[in-house]
Amino acid sequence: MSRLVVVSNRLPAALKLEDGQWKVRQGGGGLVTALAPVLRNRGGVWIGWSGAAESGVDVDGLLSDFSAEAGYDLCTVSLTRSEVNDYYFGFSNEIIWPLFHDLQSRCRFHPRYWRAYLDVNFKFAETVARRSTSEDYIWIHDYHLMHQAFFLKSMGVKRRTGFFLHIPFPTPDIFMKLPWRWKVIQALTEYDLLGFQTVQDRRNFARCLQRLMPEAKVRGRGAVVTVNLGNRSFRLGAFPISIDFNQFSSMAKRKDVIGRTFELKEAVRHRKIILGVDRLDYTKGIPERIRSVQTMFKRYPDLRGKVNFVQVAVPSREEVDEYRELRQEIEQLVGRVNGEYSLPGWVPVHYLYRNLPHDELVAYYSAADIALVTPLRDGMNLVAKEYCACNNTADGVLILSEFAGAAAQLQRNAYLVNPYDVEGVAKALHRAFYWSREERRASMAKLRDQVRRNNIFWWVDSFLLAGIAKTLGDFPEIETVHFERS
Ligand code: ADQ
Repeated sequence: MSRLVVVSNRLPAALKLEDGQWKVRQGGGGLVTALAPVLRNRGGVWIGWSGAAESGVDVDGLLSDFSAEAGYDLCTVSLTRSEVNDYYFGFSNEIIWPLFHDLQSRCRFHPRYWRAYLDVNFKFAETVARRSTSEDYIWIHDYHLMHQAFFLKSMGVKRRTGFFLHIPFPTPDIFMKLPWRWKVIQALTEYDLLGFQTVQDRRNFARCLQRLMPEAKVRGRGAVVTVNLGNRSFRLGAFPISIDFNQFSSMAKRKDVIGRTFELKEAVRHRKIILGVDRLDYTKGIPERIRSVQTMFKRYPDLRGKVNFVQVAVPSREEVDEYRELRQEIEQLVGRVNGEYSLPGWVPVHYLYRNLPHDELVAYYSAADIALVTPLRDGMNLVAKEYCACNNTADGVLILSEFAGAAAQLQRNAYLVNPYDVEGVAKALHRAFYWSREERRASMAKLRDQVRRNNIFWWVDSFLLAGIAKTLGDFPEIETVHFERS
C-alpha cells in the first residue's frame, strides 16, 4: 500500500521553549492549515524540521503523542543553529522569499547561504530516502527544499516525486538575478511534477526554463503541460491551493462563535468593520494598507465615526531585524491614524499583534463587513478564502490585491485593487461601504460557491491526479492510531 510522504521545512507541530521547558505546539501558517486535514488518519509520514535548533532535546519523544493524535508519523530532521541561520533565515528567507515576491532589493546573495541550503537539502533527502519506500509518493513543499528530487536521484534512490511551490514564481528578468539560477532550475527539472499556484506562475517558470535550457520543449495547453528535456519528460501544473471550506463555514455557525461575533460587533457599537488578517510580513502590504485607511478617512469624512479598521497580525520571524522594524513601522502608523482621527467613543484602528485561537479568528471573519486583503505579492492568500467561507450570511465584501494568487480565481466577484495605490484602495473602501445588500449578496454568494467547490480536498485531488493518477480517496482513512496505542 503506497503512502503519502509529505516533506516540508517545518513539521505541523513546532517545539517551543516555554519557561525553560520544551513544549509541542501546533504550527501555524498556510501550509499546515492546508495539509493537516490531508494526512489526518491516513497513516502517512510528514518529514520536517521541528523548530528546535538545540541538541540534547528528546524531540522524538515529545512529538510521539502528537503523531498518535494526528494519525500519521512525524519524522524530524534536526538542524544546527548555524544551519538554521544560513539555510532558513539566510537562503530561504533573505534570498528566495524576497526574490520570488519581486522584492529583489531585499535580497542578500551570500555564497555561504547557498552552501548551507545544499547541505540541508542533502540532509533532508537522506531522511526521505530512509523513511520511504519506492511505493510511496513523495510530495515536497516549498522553496526551502527545491533540491530534494535532485539529491534523491544523485543517491540512486528511485522515488515518484512531486513539488509544490506555495509562493509565486517570478518572471525571467527577476529570476535571472539569482546567482545560482541555473542550478536551481536544473534541480527543479528532476521532479516528475512541478505544481504552482497559478497559470501565471507556471508560465513564468516555463519562460525561465526555456531561457536557461533552450533545449527544453513545453507541450500542451490548459492547467497541466508536459516538458520534454533530453530523454526525459516531466509535468508542470497550476493547482490553486485552498481551504477546508466546510470546517470554516460550520465553525462560524457554532453557537459560541455566533455569540463571540456579536460581542465583537457590539464592542464597536455595530459600526462597520474592515478587517485585515496576516502574518506580519513585508509582502503582505500592511503599512500600505494602513495608509489607504488613513487616506480613506481624509478623502471621505462621511466615513469618520462610522467604520473601524481591525488589523490582526500574527507574529512572524521575530528574530529578524527587518521584521522587528516592520512591526515598529506598523505600530507608529496605527498611532498616527488614531491620533489624527479618533473621536470621543471612537478609535478608528484596532491593532492586534498575536496568534488568535481558531474560533476567535472565525468570529473576527464573521464580524467583518469588508475584508481588506492587499498583499504586495502573494502565492495564493488563504485569508481571502477563509473570509468567504465564514461569511455565511453572504453580505460581506472582499477587497483583494490583484497581485495575490487568489485574484486569478476570485477576480470576477472580488473588488480588485492595486495595493500600492493608496488612493485607489481608499476609493474601493468607500464604494464597498455603500454597496447595496443585493450587490454584496450577489458577489459573496458566487465567491463562496467558488471556494466551496475548489476546496482543499479538490486541490489535493488535482495534484495527486496529475502526479500519480490517484485521488485522496486512494489513501483511505484508517482507525485512529490514538486508540490503538493507548
Ligand atoms: P502564508 O504567507 O502564511 O502562506 P496565507 O495564505 O495568508 O499566507 O495563510 C496564512 C494563514 O495563517 C491563514 O490560514 C490564516 O488563517 C492564518 N492566520 C493568519 N492570521 C492569524 C492569526 N492572527 N491567528 C491565527 N491564525 C492566523 C504561504 C504563502 C501563501 C499561500 C500559503 C498556502 O505565502 O501565498 O497562500 O502559503 O499555500
